[in-house]
This record gives sequence, structure tokens and C-alpha cells, in this order.
Amino acid sequence: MAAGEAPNGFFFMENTMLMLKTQGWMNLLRAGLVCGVASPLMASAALVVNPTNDVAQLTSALIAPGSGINLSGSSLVLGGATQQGTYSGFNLAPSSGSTPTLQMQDGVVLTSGGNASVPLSNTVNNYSTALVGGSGYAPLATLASNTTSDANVLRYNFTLAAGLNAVSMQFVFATDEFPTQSVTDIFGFFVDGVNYAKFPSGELISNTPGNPTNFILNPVGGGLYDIEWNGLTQVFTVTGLINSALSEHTLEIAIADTSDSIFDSAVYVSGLKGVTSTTGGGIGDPGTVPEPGSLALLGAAVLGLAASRQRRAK
Ligand SMILES: [Ca+2]
Ligand SMILES: [Ca+2]
Ligand SMILES: [Ca+2]
Repeated sequence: MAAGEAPNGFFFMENTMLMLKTQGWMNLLRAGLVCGVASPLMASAALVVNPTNDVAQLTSALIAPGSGINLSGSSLVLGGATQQGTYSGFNLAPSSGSTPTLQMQDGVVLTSGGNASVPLSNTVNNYSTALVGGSGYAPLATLASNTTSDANVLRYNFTLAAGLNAVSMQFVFATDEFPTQSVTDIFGFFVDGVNYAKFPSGELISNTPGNPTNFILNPVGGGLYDIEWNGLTQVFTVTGLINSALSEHTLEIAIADTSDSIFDSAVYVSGLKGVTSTTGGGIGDPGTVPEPGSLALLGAAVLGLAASRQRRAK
């Protein structure tokens, strides 16, 4: 092998894709988007990620006792050993400006990269950790109308406590595809096979360079947030309705690369619980959680109504 020759076709292909994908870097420089001035203020609590593929650990970090969700099955589909993990201390305050502090309760992070623990500063425009040969996921491919790879899916089978009709959680989607690349990467929140995760604009939760309002820009050198991701969504609540015709339900929290396998994306998720939705679910529908004891009162009211009807029937 001659000096400088690619050691194998795959390596060469990855580097070629990397070169193609980084051509937007100069445009970013020209646009002045990497000239932000860092402030020494607003240091945030350190984000700590513990990579694991232990489904029990992931589940206990995501679903609190009393959530109204009764699990009958749980699995991690496709995720590599360190591709996902639990996190704590998600409290990203901007160093300057008026963008929001992104704060989430402790939970789970799923990525399309090789390591769920990423640098706590923005080091490069094209953060990419090796995860060779990660499979795609058909529902995400269908959603994205694109090939997917390095998919990572947390899947649950469940029933809900009486009176609940939906599941809800908070999330932040973050990606180093934004804003320089046209490759989307994608996140889905599938309840009984239906994806409920879309931006308020109606676009899928994926890289949307054509609509920068979907993301908060965190440029390299800008020091805005102490994390690697170039683009982050605000903290969203997503709610998905169960299909009442089914006796048992499924939830898939899923992320994947699209088009190619490089340039990582991640989704931080927390506080999965059962709720009551009256608006059809989606982003920005927090649903409601019945007050403790109200389900019993509701049950009593229903029984009372039934008794009342029985009396009238006499
Ligand atoms: Ca990847
Ligand atoms: Ca980055
Ligand atoms: Ca990617």
C-alpha cells in the first residue's frame, strides 16, 4: 500500500463523505456565524452521561414510579454498547444573549454515534464518533423517506392506568448536521406505530437547514452552550395517543443517521409518563395528569352514574 493510500474502501468512502459534508464550513465563516464572543458568566451544572446498554438502567432513568405506565416489555433495539446512556445535570445556560436555558430532569440520551458522552464544549462542526455498520430502522426510514443507519431505538410494550389515553415526555434533539449539512438525521416518537414528534412548523424532528428557526445555533467558538452540538431544539414536550382499539400498546423512542452514517445526532429524553390528552397529541401538548385520588373519584362518579341509570331504568 502506497503512503497516503486509503487502507480500505470503507475508510476512503467515509473520508470522502466527510470532505463533501464539510464544504459548508466556509459558508458559515463567511456568514459570520462563528464569530460569537464568549462570556465567562453563566457556567452551568456539568452534564454527566453514563453510557450503557442496560435496558433496566435506561428505563428507570426515564420512567418514574407512579407514571401510570405499566410495562409488559422493554428492549433496546439496535443500539450499540455505548451509543446511549443515562444522564444527569442537563442545565445548559447561554453564555450570552437571549436564548433560553435548556434544562431537563435526569433521563436518557440516544445517539446515532459511537459514544453517548460528548464533549462539553463545541469542538468541531462535524462531530462524528465511529459506529461502523450500525443498522437502519424501517419506521424511521419511512418517516424520513431516506435510508437510515446507526439507529438506536428504545422500545416498550405497556398498558396505561385507567383514565389515561396518552404518553408524554420531554426532549431536546441536538445535531452536528445543523446548519451546514443537508443530511437530516431523524428522531421519532412512535405510539402504536404513529409518530407524534414534529416541530410546531409541522416539519419532522430532523436537521432543517432551510428553517433555522427550528434550532438554536450553538456555533463553534461561540461558546453559547457548553456542549458539542451545533444545533439544539428548545425543550419540547411530545405527547402521543394510544390506539384504544388495542389491548396492549407500543412506544418506540428512536433516532438514526440518514443518508450516511457520519455526523452525530442525539436526543435527550426525560419524564416519560401517562397523561390525558384532549387535543390529539403532538408537540406542545403536555396533556394532564390526574390529581392523586381523582381517578378513584372518577371511578366512583362513573359507578354512581351507572347506579343512577339503573335506578332510572326501573
Ligand atoms: Ca453515526
Ligand atoms: Ca459540534
Ligand atoms: Ca448523521
